[in-house]
Amino acid sequence: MLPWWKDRVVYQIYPRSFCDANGDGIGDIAGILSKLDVLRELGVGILWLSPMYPSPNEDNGYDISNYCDIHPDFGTLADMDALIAEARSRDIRIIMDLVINHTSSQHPWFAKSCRGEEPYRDYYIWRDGKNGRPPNNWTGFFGGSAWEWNEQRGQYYLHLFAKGQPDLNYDNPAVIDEVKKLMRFWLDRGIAGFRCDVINILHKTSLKNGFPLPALTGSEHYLSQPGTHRILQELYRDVLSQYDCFTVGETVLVTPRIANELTRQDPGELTMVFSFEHMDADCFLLKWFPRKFRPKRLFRALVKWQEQVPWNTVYLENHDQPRSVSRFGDPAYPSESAKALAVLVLTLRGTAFVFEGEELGMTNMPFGSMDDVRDVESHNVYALTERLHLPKKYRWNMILKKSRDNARTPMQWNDSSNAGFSAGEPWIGVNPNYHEINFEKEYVDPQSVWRFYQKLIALRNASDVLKQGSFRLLSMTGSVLVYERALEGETLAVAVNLSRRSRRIALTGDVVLSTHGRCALDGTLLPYEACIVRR
Ligand code: ISL
Ligand code: CA
Repeated sequence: MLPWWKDRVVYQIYPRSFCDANGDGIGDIAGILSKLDVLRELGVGILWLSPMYPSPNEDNGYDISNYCDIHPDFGTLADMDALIAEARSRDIRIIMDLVINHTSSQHPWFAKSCRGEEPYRDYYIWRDGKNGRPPNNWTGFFGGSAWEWNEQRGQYYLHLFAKGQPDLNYDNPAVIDEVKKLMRFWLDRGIAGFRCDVINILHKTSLKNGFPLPALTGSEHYLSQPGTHRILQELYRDVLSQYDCFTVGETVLVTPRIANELTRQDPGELTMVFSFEHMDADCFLLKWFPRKFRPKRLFRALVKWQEQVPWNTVYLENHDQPRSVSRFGDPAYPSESAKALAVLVLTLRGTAFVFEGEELGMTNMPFGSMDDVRDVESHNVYALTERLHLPKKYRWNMILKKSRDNARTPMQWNDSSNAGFSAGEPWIGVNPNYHEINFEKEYVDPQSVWRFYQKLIALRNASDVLKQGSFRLLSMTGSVLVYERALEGETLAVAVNLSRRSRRIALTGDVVLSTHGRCALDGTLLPYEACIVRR
């Protein structure tokens, strides 16, 4: 029997942008509750909720000021309990975001640490400066020095993300004890696991200068270090192994070898990880330098991870990534390309993750100016590239193509004002294409992207070969990928064409599901056609 987390499709909710029930412009728990039946109909069995904890929202909840409560914007702890119970009654489990590399600078621990109060003095990574400069040359994920001066303490603190996200000090056992407590707090309330934010950078082996790199200088001192493996093993042994739960690690800059180490069984660490190699198919250098999308780059990365990691996650979108149909699809074939990408996500081997709106074919946002952009990362990068004298047009193009806010515009529920997301003024603008792309319209259209996701998820839920079958590459050309999934004598082949041209393929058999509704393959795939064939 497959464990349930390998058996079910996961749906990621970005709560701020999902559904606003009380009209304050921010999505909330009551909004999620109102959509549980629709999610059940879609066929997903696990929800991953991005952070809903109290937070000053410098990084939309990834800066947590209290781990054991719910932000009033989203509701109350009682609302969260109700959500867990209501989801359960529909056979949907919930995992939460575990953000423990850093807290918010508004967390009471940090305030006390600034004052040097025990036992919080060494909860964070504090160092003296060097001749009035930061302690080392490290740079952070959002650009610029990873150190910030604190007047009160008279020292610098390390923050690998925004200034308001000081890194916790994992050399301090008291910090690990706090983490165990907060994990139990949520597991005891009935959640089914965690998506673990940047979990492979917890332990910093040394604070020496880093090898100068174009980005993330210093990272060789903290990426997937032995100290991090030890912490993950301890969390597994003392907490996770005592619950019926799973973890998915968000692991930055990992190779298949490292992913296999992080997910080994004995001693246990994580259940599965998110890798990012396939996210570089249209960019490089931590995404900020766009390059032309080539399907083969995407295929190659996906296949490499299929072949080298026994059980991985499969995804094309999350709250940090621009919309997949805008990156890997085609505006001339919006519905076809969204469906072809869906076939990839739901027929490769591994736990499939669908991000809110992906199942509608939602697209990137035509932002007008930086005033429309909310994300701290985008603002930091826009300012930094100005200091580096990059041309304005180039900088703006970077934001349009790569801003995380592309994924964070409100969910498009219907054709009414604000796409039915909120009766008030949404915290971030709604994509004007909601008249064409919205849930209610797609729900009644048998040919829609939503209906296709529903069919595909149903097929997967009912198919042992799609869930647990082996993966074998059959062929890979510039724009067509063909592979096979096999289990105990049953074989399905999948062919995906990510191009505007018809392509010939050597594949025959009865069509189980096709993006174009065809029943038999005749040796040709139409533009952006994908087919699942019984062999
Ligand atoms: O989003 C990225 C690039 O645009 C990544 O570098 C991202 O910052 C990295 O994957 C870590 O992401 C996670 O931790 C961040 C938070 O801002 C992201 O939303 C979260 O997914 C800090 O907590
Ligand atoms: Ca609200």
